[in-house]
Amino acid sequence: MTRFIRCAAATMLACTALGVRAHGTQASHAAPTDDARHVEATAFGRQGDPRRVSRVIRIDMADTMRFTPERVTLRRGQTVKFIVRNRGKALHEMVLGTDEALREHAELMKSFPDMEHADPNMAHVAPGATGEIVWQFTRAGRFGFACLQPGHYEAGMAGSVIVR
Ligand SMILES: [Cu+2]
Repeated sequence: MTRFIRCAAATMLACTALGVRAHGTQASHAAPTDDARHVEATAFGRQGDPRRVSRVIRIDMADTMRFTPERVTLRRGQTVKFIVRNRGKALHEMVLGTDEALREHAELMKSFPDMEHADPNMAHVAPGATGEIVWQFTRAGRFGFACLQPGHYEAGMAGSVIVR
């Protein structure tokens, strides 16, 4: 059975853990929204308005468990569209977050390998396909992105976002 867990990015680990423990296999903590006025803020920014994209960054994912490029540098306040291509034969995903949340979530995936995610800060991309994330980085700092498919983060499938 597939678990479908929807969580707010800022509390990714907390609500996922809560969802799994408190609600069994079905949980919904963040109402899906396309309405920019109701976008939830996180420690690393918020869902971007597609009409306000000021920068496009293409990122490739491969079965070598690498993102290319592995590091991107942005200006604070920029709305970025990540165009994420899966060049491999396995499912990969790009999840934006703080390094800590990504690390904790990757750990959780070991216990719940079938867990699926669907939030504005992530894109699951089938082999040969392309996904998109539109995100506005509202704070300066060092953040990350990772593939949280089981074992991929541990194999090094992660990168960093530097926001100046
Ligand atoms: Cu992957």
